Amino acid sequence: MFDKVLIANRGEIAVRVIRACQKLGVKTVAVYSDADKEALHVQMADESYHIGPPPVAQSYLNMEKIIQVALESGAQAIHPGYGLLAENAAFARKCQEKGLVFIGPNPEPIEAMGFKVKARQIMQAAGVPIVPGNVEEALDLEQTKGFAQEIGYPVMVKASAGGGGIGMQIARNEKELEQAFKMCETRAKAYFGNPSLYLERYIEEPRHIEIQVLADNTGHTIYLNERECSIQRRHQKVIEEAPSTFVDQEMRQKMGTAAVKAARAIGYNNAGTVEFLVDPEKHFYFLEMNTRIQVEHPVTEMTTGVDLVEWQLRIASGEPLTLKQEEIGINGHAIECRIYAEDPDKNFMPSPGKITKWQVPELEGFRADVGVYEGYTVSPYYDPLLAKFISWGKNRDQAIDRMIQALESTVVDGIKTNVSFHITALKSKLFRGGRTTTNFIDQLKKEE
Ligand code: MV4
Repeated sequence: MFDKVLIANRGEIAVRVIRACQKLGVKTVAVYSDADKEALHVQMADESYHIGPPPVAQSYLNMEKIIQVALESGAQAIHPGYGLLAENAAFARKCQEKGLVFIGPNPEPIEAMGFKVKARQIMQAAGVPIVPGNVEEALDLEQTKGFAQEIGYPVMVKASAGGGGIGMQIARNEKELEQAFKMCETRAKAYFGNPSLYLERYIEEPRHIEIQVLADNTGHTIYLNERECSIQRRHQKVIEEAPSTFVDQEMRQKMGTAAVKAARAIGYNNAGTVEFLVDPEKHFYFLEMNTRIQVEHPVTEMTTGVDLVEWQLRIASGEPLTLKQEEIGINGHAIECRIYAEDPDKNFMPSPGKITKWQVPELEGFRADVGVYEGYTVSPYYDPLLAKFISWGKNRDQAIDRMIQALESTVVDGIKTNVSFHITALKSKLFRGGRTTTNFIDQLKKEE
């Protein structure tokens, strides 16, 4: 195992990684911007180093500076968390060149998944189901029209270099396709520096269900079941759970096997997630692979008993993955609510400011992964995720009841949070009934 690890992140995930290091007796190095001098991850780490001004481009994304701090502090490895430098193949490669271990996959599998059309080609060749559409690069408008005729409307235009919902448009006929094509091309150029587009058949009322995988450096790969992540606002996940009410044992095994195939096809190592779109008839289609630890990883930890961040560290340090597929079961049910500093009365706008009261309960079957404390000032520079509440129950009803109890006994003053939204969502018939589709938030408004 490593002696010392640098955590190139902030907030709750930096705290989560520090805890995993502490459990393994690994010393920790935090980095921070001018806006994060008082941050929790800085207080918790054994050492901390200032790396620049608040904007991430000059601090948490400054690869050279972070590598310099790692080398000078004597850290042997860097954990990127999620976002920021996670899924950055260039950074993973720079670490390698400097003799540092990037705690995540090798640069090649990161690159293979970064370009969506390429990823679709690889998955198709590996026998992983993909959404019907094209796998060739850079269609022009005329080719796209012809292709839409072939696969049939409605279709979705997506950016080849994109992901996460940016620059995607539905087209229900040729006229809409012309507009969608132009709009997506402009956005793809602006956001990803690459105008290349591709086409998929539009899946109506899909669910977003993803499979967690773990792979060691020798290629031993397992799946750790699914997470249901369909409840999203503006392509941001809000509530996640495991297992999914929509997945039975047979489907779980099919999706899990497909996810392992996907990981093997790109020579994947470390923790990763294969995202699928699932249609109302339970057909599932590969969407993308996230080559990082994800925000919602705790619901998998709570239902499998596997510490995913600990395994990230173990695998990166060269240990074999000693878990076998047959050992991975499902114990009960877990739900995660993302607690954001945002104002439900103002269209969920970010609500930075000083937290004058932070009272989160300790309850049986309840875990809070927290990145803040009472007296801390939430900065406008970063993602407003304050904490994640994770409830566990022997069944789904108990997990819901425990989450409601935790949310109702939480008190946060000084800033607005979305706690009240979560209470409404979890108390709804829609959620209790397991009708957690991608239309959940719209349907919730109708139920009220
Ligand atoms: C789709 C789709 C329907 N058909 N692709 C949104 C995020 C990005 N990762 C993919 N997304 C979608 N892709 C096809 N061919 C619908 C969505 C989608 C969605 C997916 C999962 C969860 C929430 C969503 C909200 C809007 C659209």
